[in-house]
Amino acid sequence: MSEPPWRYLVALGSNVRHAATGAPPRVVAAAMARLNTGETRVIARSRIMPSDPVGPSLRRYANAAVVVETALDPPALLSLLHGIERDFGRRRVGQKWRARTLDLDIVLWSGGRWSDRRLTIPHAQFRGRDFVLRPACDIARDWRDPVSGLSVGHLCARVLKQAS
Ligand code: PH2
Ligand code: MG
Ligand code: MG
Repeated sequence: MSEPPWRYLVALGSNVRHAATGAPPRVVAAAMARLNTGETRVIARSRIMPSDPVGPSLRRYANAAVVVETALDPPALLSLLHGIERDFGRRRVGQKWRARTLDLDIVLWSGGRWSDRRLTIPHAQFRGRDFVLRPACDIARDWRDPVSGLSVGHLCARVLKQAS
């Protein structure tokens, strides 16, 4: 059975410039650095990749993924991530999937599954999202999704095949 310190696969996305930090790739890089402070350690980081927007926003995104090690449980990590999003200018108002300076999503957890009112792990939509899977494949190819039983590498190959 797995136990703390936990590992989490966290997806990062940005498609709005942050006044103090700069364009989306810089926001993502700064957020990765921030995740390597305090109660969380970044033990693997992907490349920062441009991606076409999925959903209503027309701006292109910068996306990336990190593996974070921490003693925090999923609700505590979620609160920490929301705090970092706020620090980078994110406002949770109005339309779902609107343009954002920073989005930090928990995708996978070494503890397996988690579900409560605020949070579901594995992330409910990650298996179909190339903007999550391509960066994830850089750093967590062999990590197995506990729901489908498929590895990140397998899920990534499947989604890239569908797109071609
Ligand atoms: N995030 C969304 C919606 N659409 N598209 C791309 N390319 N990258 C994202 O991070 C993204 C998106 C909602 O979180
Ligand atoms: Mg998201
Ligand atoms: Mg989010």
